[in-house]
Amino acid sequence: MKIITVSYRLPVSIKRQKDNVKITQSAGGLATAVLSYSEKSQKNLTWVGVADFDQQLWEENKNNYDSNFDIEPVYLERRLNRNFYNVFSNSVLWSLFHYFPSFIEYTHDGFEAYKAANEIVADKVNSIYEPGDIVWIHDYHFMGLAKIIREKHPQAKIGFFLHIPFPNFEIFRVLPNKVRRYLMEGVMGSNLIGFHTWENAIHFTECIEKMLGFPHKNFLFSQDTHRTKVGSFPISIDFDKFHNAYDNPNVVKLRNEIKDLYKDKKIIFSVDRLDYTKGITNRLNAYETFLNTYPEWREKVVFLLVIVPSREEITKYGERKKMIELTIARINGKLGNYKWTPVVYQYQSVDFDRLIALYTSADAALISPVRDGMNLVAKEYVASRKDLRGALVLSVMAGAAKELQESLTINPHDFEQIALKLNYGLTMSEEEQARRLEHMQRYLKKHDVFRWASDFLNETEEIHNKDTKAVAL
Ligand code: ADQ
Repeated sequence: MKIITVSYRLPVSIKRQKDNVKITQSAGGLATAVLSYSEKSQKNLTWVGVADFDQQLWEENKNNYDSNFDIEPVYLERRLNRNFYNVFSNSVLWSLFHYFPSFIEYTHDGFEAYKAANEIVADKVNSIYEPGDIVWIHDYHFMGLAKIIREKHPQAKIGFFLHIPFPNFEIFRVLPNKVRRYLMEGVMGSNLIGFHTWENAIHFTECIEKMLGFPHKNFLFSQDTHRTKVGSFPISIDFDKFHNAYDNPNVVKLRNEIKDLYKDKKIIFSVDRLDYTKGITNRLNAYETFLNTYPEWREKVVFLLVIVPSREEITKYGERKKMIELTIARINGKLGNYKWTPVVYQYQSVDFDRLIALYTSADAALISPVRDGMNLVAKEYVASRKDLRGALVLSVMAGAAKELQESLTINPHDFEQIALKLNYGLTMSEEEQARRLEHMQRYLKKHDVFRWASDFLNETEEIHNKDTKAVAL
């Protein structure tokens, strides 16, 4: 018996270096958590995903891949992958599900490519599936998959987890009817469907009732072939990894460097992928309002803004990058001087040690998405503050705000409120910082990513097992 995890990206990268080929396994939270579950439950783990490397490179080197889980790469033809990933997944589903209907670029080819890619990936899963396996499908790229797998393997245990918000019916019905039906019927092939919050689960349930007319009892749908449960499973982080990194000698060295560089200033920090949902321009405008409302902070504060390059080939992302960079230039030009740069900007990825050094140097983390499924950065900032210092200023539009109740919550459009909360956070007493962080850390320690994965997989198993008994009766 094994766990088959399906996600668009494989948690493995393969790169040709000068005279050898390097295969690296990702240390991301999802991979670590599923692996830990597979070890504890003594089930093997196979990961299916779309290859971002050359097939020949993998075939020639796969014998050197020595790991605790198997990978099954799926190779998609370039044009198909572009239409599937950039066009339909990221320029239709991502935009709509984050409540940006005007950003949708729907095309017939995009939808056809989405269906074709789901068929190809389902073929791969079906070819390795054995009775007793659990299939765990991740995210909006694969909403058609569960139904295709169930048609071939009616007894399969299938879980689907959506990492982004699920919108209400008024937004969802912007999609053509055939598209909506495909997505909903597809996902309903699962035994368990998980969301970050109950709001998302309720939106989904309402869409199912309205579109497919299925009644449910306590979020449990009885279908002809199987039962489907809908629930809330807020994702989390590897708490200990972030918490204990505080004392790592390299982190200490990097933190000292940062603190030394800005020794006469308070530090505001943020890190995100480039994305219009993350509210980065709002954040910058709010910072400007803060500097205008509280001019005493000028030259006494610096905003370290890190953005990791993402989806740059999509027009809306390229436009957003320009908008962000113009805003930074405007603020620095207008308010800065030869001694002080108000926003220090980096458009590059940062490695783990530097990320922790930045988190643990920051007097405030300013996280302002206009819509976000969860937002792990907020949880990482809290977990990494072993010193119990710092303030978290967090948008109520992030799923994380529901759990991180001692954060200073903001509306991402209300710049005056953000300015006020920033000022409050930067002047908060050490006792209050510690009290708030302690409260949130206690919660995160208990609700970490390992618990999230095991809760989800155990429940998938349970719903399925109860169902089989019912069928046998
Ligand atoms: P994302 O939109 O990618 O994920 P988020 O959860 O905030 O958003 O962050 C993902 C990870 O990327 C974090 O672990 C963070 O440390 C890392 N990261 C961000 N910027 C980085 C940088 N410059 N350098 C290095 N690492 C960086 C989607 C949804 C979220 C949901 C997650 C998980 O949009 O709402 O929380 O999936 O379900």
